[in-house]
Amino acid sequence: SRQALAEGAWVLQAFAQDRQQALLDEIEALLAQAPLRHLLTPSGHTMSVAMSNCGALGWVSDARGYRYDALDQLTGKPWPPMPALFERLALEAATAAGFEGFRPDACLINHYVPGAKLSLHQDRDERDRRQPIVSVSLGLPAVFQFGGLTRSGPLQRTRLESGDVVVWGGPSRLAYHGVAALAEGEHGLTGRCRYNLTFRRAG
Ligand code: MD5
Ligand code: FE
Repeated sequence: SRQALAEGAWVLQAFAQDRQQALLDEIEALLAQAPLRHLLTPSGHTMSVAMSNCGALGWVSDARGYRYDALDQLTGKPWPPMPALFERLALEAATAAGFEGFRPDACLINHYVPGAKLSLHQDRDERDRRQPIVSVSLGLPAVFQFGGLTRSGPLQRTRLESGDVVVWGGPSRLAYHGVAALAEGEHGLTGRCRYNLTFRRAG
């Protein structure tokens, strides 16, 4: 079932439920090649969410700014290729939300431990904003904060559980959003953490 969070934003509850263990296995194999790391924001703060990427392009942040890069600075190598399972899930979810032919070239892997959060921001480093963003939650639940097109608007809060997929497109593509500090907990799949896979057409 798809549930509209806002115009163009669709929650596909439990869409990835049957694939959670396979997704986690792929994540662990990817992280052995491109380890999680805490990036620096352009203003010099260390992000509490640890990140890595797979696919042709990876999202990175440092003193020079935010951007997509074909190389992992940590290893000096290209990011690991996007697993077929990931591509398929992203395409299926986008299709279910009414976005045809989604071919992501970037997958950001976000890793949250209790206390980690993502402050309110917009995703605007991608070239074609008509392409949606597909996000997959695994492990501990998170409180997702969804705002409007201005930073100061009211926030809508949604709990995202393991196996939930959200597709952000149309007018929601540029909405302000964030993730509240992860609550303490233990999850059968991941232990004391949450992963979020974020699929994008970046280049
Ligand atoms: C997360 N990650 O749960 C979220 C899921 C990020 C990020 O926000 O930038 O890595 S993606 C949520 C998202 C993407 C694009 C638009 C909107 C939300 N939105 O309009 O709310 O780790
Ligand atoms: Fe974001």
